[in-house]
Amino acid sequence: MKIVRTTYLSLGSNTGDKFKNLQLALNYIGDQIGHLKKTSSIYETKSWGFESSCFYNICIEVSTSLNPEKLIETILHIENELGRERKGSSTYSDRNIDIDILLFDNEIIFYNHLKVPHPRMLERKFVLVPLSEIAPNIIHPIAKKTITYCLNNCKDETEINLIELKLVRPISLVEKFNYIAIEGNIGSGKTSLANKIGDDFNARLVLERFADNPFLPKFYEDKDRYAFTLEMSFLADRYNQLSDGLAQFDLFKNFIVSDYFIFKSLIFAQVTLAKEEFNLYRKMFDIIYKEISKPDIYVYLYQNTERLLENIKKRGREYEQNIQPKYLNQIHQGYINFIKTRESLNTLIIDVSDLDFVNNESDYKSIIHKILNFKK
Ligand code: PH2
Ligand code: MG
Ligand code: MG
Repeated sequence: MKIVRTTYLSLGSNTGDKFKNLQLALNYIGDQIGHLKKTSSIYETKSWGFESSCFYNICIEVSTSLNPEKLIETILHIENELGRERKGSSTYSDRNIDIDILLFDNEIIFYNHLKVPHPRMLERKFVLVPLSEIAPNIIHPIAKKTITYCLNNCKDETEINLIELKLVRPISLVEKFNYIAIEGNIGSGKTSLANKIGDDFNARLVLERFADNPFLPKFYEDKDRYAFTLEMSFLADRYNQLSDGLAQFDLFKNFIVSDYFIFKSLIFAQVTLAKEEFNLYRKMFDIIYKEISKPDIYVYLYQNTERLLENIKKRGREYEQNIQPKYLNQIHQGYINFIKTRESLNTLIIDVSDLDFVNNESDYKSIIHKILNFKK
């Protein structure tokens, strides 16, 4: 589990399309820093400490697993991506975007390049007004007073006005879904993706225990002999794991990510079993599946056969090394036929053939965005 901490940031812009600059910054923050819990209204504020055009200022609350060092580094990176130019002077200058750390839990940090709480925050109404809107009762760790108290005692006389424009707070995966199932062919990367999302969003993981199945290596040796036994044992195992596993967690409070869903059993059984065996299997399946909670979204990772084979080779499980392209194609077709008949399952198919979400962060983010933008 990662440690998640609460930070308050101040954002300001006084050049270009100020509203858009703030909105873009929020989107980047949601992507790169953490879950945006609160955003204040926008305030139009006269430039403080120098003479120039007025600012749009807001404050936000973010929960982040970044440490303060990483946080400031990411902020500078976001400011750069938004085209912030820094002139080397020590006086204030115009900026299309400025993001400052105001508070980081109740820590007091005094490095050369990073001071928290922000050293001038108590002198600035353009900070205290939006901050008191979202965090009135938070205690300033040096003043040891609430933000509202600090605002009431602030001597700053600069004019500041609430404006009506509304920013969109980017929502996090965790807010949108409680239970995500990730599916895909053998070697498609479903477990890697589930693990990565789990790590990133502090999810409860429910991962398939394929390694414990003694019939799996036998099956690859002699498919006809072991198919039924294998499918039944997988079904029993998956049922057990999903029924207890999901029951252990509160489906409404926890965020759960799984690298399979019970239907997987049916899809594989259809490929591996003879007709009569499959009919028998199907009866068992229909009894069992009714009791299993459905995911909010069912993500199917499509990966071309060539790369599936590469991944299978790379991970080097001995009993998988003779898997044939034909078998993988049948499994894929099985998934697709299945998906077509199940409209009630909120399915999102993602083509990951050209993506490397394990090693490339922007590929990973593009998948997260697809999941986030999914419309039921
Ligand atoms: N930021 C400054 C200096 N002056 N004035 C206003 N109104 N808003 C700001 O965000 C601001 C400022 C230095 O970062
Ligand atoms: Mg600043
Ligand atoms: Mg700054």
